[in-house]
Amino acid sequence: MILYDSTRAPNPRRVRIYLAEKGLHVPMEQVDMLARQNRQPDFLAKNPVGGLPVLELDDGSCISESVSICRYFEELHPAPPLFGTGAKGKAIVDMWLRRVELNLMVPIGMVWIHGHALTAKLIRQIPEAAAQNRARTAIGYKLFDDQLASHEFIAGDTYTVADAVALATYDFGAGLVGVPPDESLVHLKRWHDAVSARPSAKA
Ligand SMILES: N[C@@H](CCC(=O)N[C@@H](CS)C(=O)NCC(=O)O)C(=O)O
Repeated sequence: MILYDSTRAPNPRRVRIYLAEKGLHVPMEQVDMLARQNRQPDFLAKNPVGGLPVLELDDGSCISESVSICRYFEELHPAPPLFGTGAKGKAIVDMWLRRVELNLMVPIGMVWIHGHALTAKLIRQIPEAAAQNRARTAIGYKLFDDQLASHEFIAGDTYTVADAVALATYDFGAGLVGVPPDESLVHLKRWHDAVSARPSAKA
């Protein structure tokens, strides 16, 4: 088994944080995204959409999509449960995972693509799309601040994969992309300080 990884990118970091929380060790190989290694035919044979991370199993089959990779490990190693327990608990974690994806990662990704100097040579940027998605990102942060006002973690009172995904997303947005949350969002800051202090955050 091998996990194709890139230490520079947010989606592979989701999986590294998740694995650290589970105490799992998986052999990893770095893929150079700047050199477009993930867009070469041998990599596209593993993941036709070219994104990282990708988990290649010993039988040669490949799983891409960061959350799908985490789900694979969750099935093999159910404890501690990071995707919730019971019908309701699992649905709530999944709901928050989708909210992180749709309300935070999508707008941050759009600002990255349409508003960042590093992506300017890869795509014809639309400045209005960047501006619109800066505003959508701010709305997304507020959604999580409201949730965290009455819950310790993103999906409730225990740490779940939604926290791993949200942390990687937040750090990408606030860092490289340059769309940090407003300082008034104190519950989000409290959560960020807490999850960043966990050893898994270094993954
Ligand atoms: N939805 C996918 C996104 C994968 C993705 O877009 N990964 C980025 C790195 S964070 C990537 O490989 N970008 C370079 C490219 O697509 O060429 C996931 O969660 O794994």
